[in-house]
Amino acid sequence: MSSNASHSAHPCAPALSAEVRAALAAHHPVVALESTIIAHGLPRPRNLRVAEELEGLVRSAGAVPATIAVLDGRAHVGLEKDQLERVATDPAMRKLGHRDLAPALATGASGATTVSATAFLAARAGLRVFATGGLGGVHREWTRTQDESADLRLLARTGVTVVCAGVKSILDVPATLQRLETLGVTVLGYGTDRFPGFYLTSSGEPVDWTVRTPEEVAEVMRAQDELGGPGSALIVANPVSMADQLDPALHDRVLAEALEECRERGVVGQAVTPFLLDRLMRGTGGASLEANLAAVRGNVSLAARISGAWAAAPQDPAARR
Ligand code: PSU
Ligand code: MN
Repeated sequence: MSSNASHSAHPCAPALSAEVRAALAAHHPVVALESTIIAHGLPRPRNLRVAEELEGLVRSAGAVPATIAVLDGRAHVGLEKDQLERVATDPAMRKLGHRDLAPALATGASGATTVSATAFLAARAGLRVFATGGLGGVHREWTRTQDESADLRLLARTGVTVVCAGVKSILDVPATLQRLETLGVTVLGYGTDRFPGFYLTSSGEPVDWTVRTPEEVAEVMRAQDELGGPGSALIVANPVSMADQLDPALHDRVLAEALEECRERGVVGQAVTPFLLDRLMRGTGGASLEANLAAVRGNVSLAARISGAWAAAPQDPAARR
């Protein structure tokens, strides 16, 4: 007990909100949510409303939301209302991948966490289920830029279940799927045998495994644990509905223009993904934003149901209530 207390007092350990702490202690379902989509992936002021809406969706599905971010050099798992507001509105919020966490904590910086940083902190805090929009991956210009999101390698060594609408369609989707295979990351299609296309219901690429219920996902999680071996993520690829997807022809046309502009302007590094998402939004008259939000909402709700199924049947028999 005392070692536990001194451990959680260490400034580098994530600070759990009271609600998340209580939920974990009671084996109540908890869903981790990333904050880069809020701070850098969505336009203001709508981003704050979305952040609140996503937390509400988790709650209405019977789980506790744990939005993750770094504030003044402290990693937080579960944010109070004013902290969530700060993530959405403070222009000084950086974008933090996993590799940025140590310098951010050491220098007292504040930032939103990407999938890689969020998955890392979620796992550190004992959370197993995480929802986002679309994962980062291999960029289309990879042979020239070597731009591959740190999301992939971090997920290859972190035992967390990530519910997403596939990977962002601004990426090279077949190359990203190939990399996931190389890295040994399991991918499940949720109700589909096609890998989703983020703004689009299908990327056209196949997935090897299809599941249809949250309970089936929890069974796969249990099997992962019983197999043992190095921890790695389980990707649950949940497509946006046909009714909510972006018009594929519009998507392809606007994306081609956005990629061209990105190259012309020499946008590189962490700025690439927010730049392309913003250009897509403008070029589609906001339609890509609606599709993005529909995808995220679906993922958050599904993640809450998966965390419920997981909490109802913990893999460790000793942990059963
Ligand atoms: N999903 C969205 N919008 C986003 C992201 C995911 O719907 O903005 C963020 C995630 O935080 C993801 C990041 O980790 O984009 C990828 O950025 P990069 O390509 O620079 O690794
Ligand atoms: Mn990148």
